[in-house]
Amino acid sequence: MIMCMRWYGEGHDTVMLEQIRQTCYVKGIITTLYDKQPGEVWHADEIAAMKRTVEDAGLTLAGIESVNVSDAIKAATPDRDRDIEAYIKTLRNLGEAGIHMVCYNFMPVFDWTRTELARRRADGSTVLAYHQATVDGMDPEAMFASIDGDMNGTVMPGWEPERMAHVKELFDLYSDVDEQVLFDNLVYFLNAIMPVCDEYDINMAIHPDDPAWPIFGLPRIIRDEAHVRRLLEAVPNPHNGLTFCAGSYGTNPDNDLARIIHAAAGRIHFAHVRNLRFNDGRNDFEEAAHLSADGFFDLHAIVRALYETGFDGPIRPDHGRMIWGEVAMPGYGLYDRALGAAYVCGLWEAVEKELGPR
Ligand SMILES: [Mn+2]
Repeated sequence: MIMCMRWYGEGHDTVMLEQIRQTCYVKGIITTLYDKQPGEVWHADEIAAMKRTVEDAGLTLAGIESVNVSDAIKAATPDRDRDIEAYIKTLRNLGEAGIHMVCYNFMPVFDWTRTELARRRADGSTVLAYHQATVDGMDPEAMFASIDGDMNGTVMPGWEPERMAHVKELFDLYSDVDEQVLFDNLVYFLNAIMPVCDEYDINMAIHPDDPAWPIFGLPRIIRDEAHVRRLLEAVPNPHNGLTFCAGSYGTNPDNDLARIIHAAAGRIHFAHVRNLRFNDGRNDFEEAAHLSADGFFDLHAIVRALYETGFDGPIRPDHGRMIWGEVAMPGYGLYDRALGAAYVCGLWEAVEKELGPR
């Protein structure tokens, strides 16, 4: 595995690559071209500049999170094939640059959703949190307005103001898209891009839905072990794989995380590791320190399952708490994610030495 940290790019991230390098635990960077819209081609010179920035800081560009999939592709509008052509060009340019892992999601309208971005814990740290009754009682615009002031001047991916301005049109696009149609659209997309993935050995890693159930009446298709098995079987090419995100699958306490890892053995191309604590089952949960004892998940069991199934891709700590007075994008400060990276590296070393070479 290569321990990584997500970085949003110069001008977008409060954290500097030099700081990430000094953690010592983190060797890889996961980033994106933040200003690209879904459906736009990423050009070779832009990719080369991104890669150079990371490598000049002494780090490795270990993958892209994300190359976003357009709503036209997800909802199969008449522009779908044009956008898929653009996506294929982007993958070709990434492949030419030696980039072999691309994370994406197939969630309609929104990426991950939280109702609070700075819930205060007893020790004064703040965390992202989710309260189901808030989602049930609000439309997305009202929810955007309620969290807008918590973003520390940054933007939660998928909740950009320009998207929120068109949110009603976006919902209209999906009015006839149920879970089966959305799944069929995902399979269509994957079948179209698999040849370029084969040519350049690019591992596609779908991020699960977060939270792991439908919200705002929108369909959600990557939520549990059955969904994972269905997707991997529908497009059996090994380049069709997963981002195993503990904090997303884990929003549903019925999901057995180690079991999902084993169900997807050999097809997990990227891992997000973090912890959650539940206050009222899945009706109210908040993010926790990575430490097993601080939340609901057994991080040792997760790391062990990844090791046992031969996982060797990029892995990263996920959303962290905001601690030590840091001001950063919610979930993406340096300090707590560095603690998470150190902890997961420690677990990995222990498992590796205990179980021996794979
Ligand atoms: Mn994740």
